[in-house]
Amino acid sequence: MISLRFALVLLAGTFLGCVLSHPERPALLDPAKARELFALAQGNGTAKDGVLSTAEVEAIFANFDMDGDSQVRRQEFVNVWTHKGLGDIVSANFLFARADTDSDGTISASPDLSRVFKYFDLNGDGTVSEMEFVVVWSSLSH
Ligand SMILES: [Ca+2]
Ligand SMILES: [Ca+2]
Ligand SMILES: [Ca+2]
Repeated sequence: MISLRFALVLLAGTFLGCVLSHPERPALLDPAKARELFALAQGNGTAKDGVLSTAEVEAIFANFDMDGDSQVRRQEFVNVWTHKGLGDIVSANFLFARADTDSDGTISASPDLSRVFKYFDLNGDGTVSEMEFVVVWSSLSH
């Protein structure tokens, strides 16, 4: 019993230590926010089957590509992100930098979107499940 209590105290202390050592962690990366975004992405998709396909992700990409040139510039991303009420400018810029994997100033289908998709598809089965989305999303700040 004593060892169990000790383990619990240790666990709580570790958890608290993690929280306190990451005071800058944006609320954007909370698992709750991740589940909310995943549900939204599912709502946009053609099949609400609990997973995101490449086609669904491409449809989301098209939503952000306001001028239809197959590139999402930073300004487009920030505008759509904030106008849809998904988050603030700071979180938009943070995500843009993560999604623009080759840092050329735009998010493009290749290489950025396919890289991002593979990054989220942890088990490599060609779709992104809610669990995969939440796990990867929550780890984006690391
Ligand atoms: Ca564009
Ligand atoms: Ca890019
Ligand atoms: Ca998967």
